[in-house]
Amino acid sequence: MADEVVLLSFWLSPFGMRIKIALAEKGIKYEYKEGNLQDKSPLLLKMNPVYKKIPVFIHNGKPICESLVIVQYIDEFWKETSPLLPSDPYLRAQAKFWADFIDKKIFECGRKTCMSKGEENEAAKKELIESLKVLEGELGEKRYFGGEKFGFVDLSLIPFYTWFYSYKTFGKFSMEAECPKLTAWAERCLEKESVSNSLAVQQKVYHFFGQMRKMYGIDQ
Ligand code: GS8
Repeated sequence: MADEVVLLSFWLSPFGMRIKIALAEKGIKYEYKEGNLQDKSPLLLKMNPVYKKIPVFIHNGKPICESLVIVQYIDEFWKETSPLLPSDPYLRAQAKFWADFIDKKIFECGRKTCMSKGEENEAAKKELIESLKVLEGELGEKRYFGGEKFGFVDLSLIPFYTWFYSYKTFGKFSMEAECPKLTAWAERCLEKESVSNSLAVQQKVYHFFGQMRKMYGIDQ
């Protein structure tokens, strides 16, 4: 019997984009269900009763939550095609460390940069740029974070590319000047169809943040 694979997500979620890329890398067909975060569906509440967040991955009726957990599950279940995590235990641990860094630093500082002004914005932007530079140091001269092949750390970070335009516009800095190697890496990742077909449009994300800023009284 064929696997029943469902992804519950929201179009601008970098976490959801990770799952789309992982499934595309593995060549897995799935049903996509777009969520409404203002009015959460009974399905989302049932499938993720703990955090009530997207993405949720439902495999043959069984839910799996938290994007990095989901990607690891996908990599283990469909292990024959395009492995995402390295097989060496030390390198696996390192890849998970950097994915965790991306969640703690890039997501948090990026969101604050997009949703603040004044001193708060300056502080968030400073920490965001510092964190991006740390990642740039880790990338070094490599093609991808894991070496020659696109893998877990690339997949964890590249969805945030769709937020880069919002970061640099609301943070008033040049991503290309601050992080030239990371910009080139992002362009390399985008050459892969599994990535380009899974990402949201930067301007659409920017427009969304613009509306949120008005809603929260950050801009007039
Ligand atoms: C984060 C999911 C998340 O923040 C993961 O899957 O990796 N650590 C989790 N999801 C957001 C949408 S993306 O910004 C979400 O569902 N928010 C709804 C809410 O907080 O109520």
